[in-house]
Amino acid sequence: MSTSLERRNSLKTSDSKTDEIACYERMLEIREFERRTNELFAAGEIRGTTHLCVGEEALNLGLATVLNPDDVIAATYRSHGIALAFGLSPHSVMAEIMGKSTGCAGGIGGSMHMCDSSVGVLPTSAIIGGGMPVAAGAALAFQIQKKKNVAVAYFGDAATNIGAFHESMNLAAIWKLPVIFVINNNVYGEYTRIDLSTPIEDLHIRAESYAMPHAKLDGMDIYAVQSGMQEAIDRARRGDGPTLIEAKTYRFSGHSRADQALYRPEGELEMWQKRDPILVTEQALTKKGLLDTAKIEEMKAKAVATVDAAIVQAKSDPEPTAKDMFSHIFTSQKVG
Ligand SMILES: Cc1ncc(C[n+]2csc(CCOP(=O)(O)OP(=O)(O)O)c2C)c(N)n1
Ligand SMILES: [Mg+2]
Repeated sequence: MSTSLERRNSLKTSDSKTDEIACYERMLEIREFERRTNELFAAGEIRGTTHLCVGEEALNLGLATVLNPDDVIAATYRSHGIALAFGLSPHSVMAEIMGKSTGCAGGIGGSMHMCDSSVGVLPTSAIIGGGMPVAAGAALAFQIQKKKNVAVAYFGDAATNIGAFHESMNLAAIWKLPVIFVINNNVYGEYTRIDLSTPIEDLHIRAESYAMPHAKLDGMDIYAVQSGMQEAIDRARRGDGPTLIEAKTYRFSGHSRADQALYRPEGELEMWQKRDPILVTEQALTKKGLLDTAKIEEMKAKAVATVDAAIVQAKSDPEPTAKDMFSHIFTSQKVG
């Protein structure tokens, strides 16, 4: 079984270029993982709630391939795809969702709390905007330690109306922190369309208030994500400070397991599905002669088998004990 770091590195070829087929394969894995997760919750086989990232796979993979494993990302509760793209195994994510001790957070966090420090996945947060000050803090640590690493804060469109967004952007700009704020603008915040809660369409222009460079990119296209992120990453590594990036995506599912998204205008989902990130990648790779129908079918079948094996294993894994609730609260390390 490969480690998270090995899975992360497998997205690159031996000469450090993006392995496009490996990325496509990982996107299929995320899509299948979310399909099964939804099914398991609907069948009452998993307790609690879950937030699917279907439609956001290109953004997930784009970020995983432009960042290095020793960079960090502070993401949200909608992050099964981030976790899988950044290298966590389907088993470690599924076991966490099922509350099993083999999960990435020992089964104590559940669906909203992914983490793996070996690949820079800081604990994801259910608090809207919660990851932004954390990413800014990680960037400050890199700056103080004179490291060339970058931190990414990954959050939703609705989070741009939270105080922590403005506070983090302001400090990051003043201190020229190596942080990139990435808005996953998937059009909805819970049950509300973004235009009902926010008076501007392009959210990235908010960076103007902080004299911060900003840009938008097509979050449905992995190549657009990679090229759009690069300038921001180079800027941060050079020591020239933060950037605000807005990735335009669409939330294909409802907000959470309880939501059928009946409030969406008719035809909206279908319109976005024409730009399904998996379809977009499939078409690009087929055009390049790297994929054909037989290979696509073979890879889809492999994703089904991989996710199924992860579920079978996670189901038979043990639950954490009552004592485990008290682990990871106090550090055993001496500070100072
Ligand atoms: C501080 C805070 N306020 C409110 C909530 C309730 N809440 C949960 S999800 C959500 C909407 C977030 O939407 P967005 O930031 O666009 O992310 P998405 O779910 O679309 O990925 C809200 C308001 C919360 N979790 N935390
Ligand atoms: Mg949203």
